[in-house]
Amino acid sequence: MSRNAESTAFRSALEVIRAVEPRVADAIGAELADQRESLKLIASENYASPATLLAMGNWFSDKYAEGTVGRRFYAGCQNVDTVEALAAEHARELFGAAHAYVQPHSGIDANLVAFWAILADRVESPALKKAQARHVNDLTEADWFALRRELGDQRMLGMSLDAGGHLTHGFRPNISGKMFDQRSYGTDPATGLIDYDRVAEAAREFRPLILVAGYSAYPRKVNFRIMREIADSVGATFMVDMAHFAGLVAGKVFTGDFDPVPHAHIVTTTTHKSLRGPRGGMVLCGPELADQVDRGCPMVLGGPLPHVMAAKAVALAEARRPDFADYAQRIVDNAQALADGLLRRGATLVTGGTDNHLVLIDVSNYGLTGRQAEQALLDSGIVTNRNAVPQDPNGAWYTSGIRIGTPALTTRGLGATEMDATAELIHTVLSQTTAGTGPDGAASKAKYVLDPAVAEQVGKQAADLLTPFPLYPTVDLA
Ligand code: DSN
Repeated sequence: MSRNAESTAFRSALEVIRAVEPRVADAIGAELADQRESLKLIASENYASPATLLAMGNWFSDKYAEGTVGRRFYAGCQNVDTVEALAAEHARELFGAAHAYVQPHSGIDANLVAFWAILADRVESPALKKAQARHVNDLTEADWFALRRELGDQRMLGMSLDAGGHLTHGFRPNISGKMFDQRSYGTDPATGLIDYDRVAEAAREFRPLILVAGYSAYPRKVNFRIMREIADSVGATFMVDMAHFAGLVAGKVFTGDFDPVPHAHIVTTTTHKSLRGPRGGMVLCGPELADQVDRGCPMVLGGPLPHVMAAKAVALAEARRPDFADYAQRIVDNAQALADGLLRRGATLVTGGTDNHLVLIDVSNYGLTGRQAEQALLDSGIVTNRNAVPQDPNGAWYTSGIRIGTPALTTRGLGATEMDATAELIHTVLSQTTAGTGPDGAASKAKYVLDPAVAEQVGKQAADLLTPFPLYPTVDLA
């Protein structure tokens, strides 16, 4: 695509927006400038292509399209049908799935659609049938009580939060924790790895309706064949949330036992992380669950977002190209180069390394909390997020970990040499930062001391590292 076409498209869009609310146009321009300048290591973020971004800014945003392709509750959905069918077709082909539901607006929506589909498939309940005919927001307290009574305390077994699991896998602050009686499996304290024998033991004791695999902060592959065997041994439905690593599945880096699609009854994902699409969610399943999954609207969702489904179709088409497989492999190569660089400099990594797109640094050996490390790195132009480590003594707010990931920098084109330089910058900041004290002189989990000259020097080196790899090189807003 020519530099001209993409520059013209974005420049014209900003000109049109500026005529109405210039501050929004300025903020959009500033966001591109900020993203161009920051060394983005947030494992769940990426840079969608100009085509994907542009597919979202158009008239599809104006259309209601509740229902499914060819069966809508609104007239005039023929063009929405086209893009939804295309997105689903690309998803089926890309992942080798029998059925794809591309309406979820996010990962939590996708998980809720999956949970309700499994409940409807497995549990006899008149209250559930009633709930399925309505949007969850329209259910009264009495409806919820009836649902709880009839569904009983259905059980879900998922990965614990501090081992890298996700809030939507049955944890209290999320609605999934209110729907299910949840129990977690953790990781082996010595190795940080999933101990499948322990998972099997927990499943035998707990007898869950749903066994969930998937993570947002576990730096290793999961053997989905073994997990399916465990699910089968206790009659559980096996669900995989592949939001973080969908790009590695799409790019055929995770194959065989490590590809969730042939092993799980149902797979959910977001589309904007390693898959590099628009912000959104998706559900894949076999024919047995397809009808229930398609009831995601109205059970969980209101109107789908046709403009985002259009962008999903574009991004999934991109992911089917051969160069996406090369991109996916480079994500992992880069994560391993980053991990090796950190290990060589003395950092402690949860599980001792990585075989996916993310690395979890235990920063307690630098004498820091995750919160202190995150801020010190940010001061130095390195964007990461703090994350709990297994059995974290600092809890989920302050944490003892920093999670870093390579999908975004790999999209920019950085490679192993730059990952080693990045490891050096991270190590420099962490080793030169010390824990601070509060006003009363007591140790603080948030305050830290970092010489501003060090932060400035590292920030400059980080910017230099990015210079040869311009972000959106075909987009010139000037
Ligand atoms: N917020 C996402 C992440 O950062 O992993 C998951 O929901």
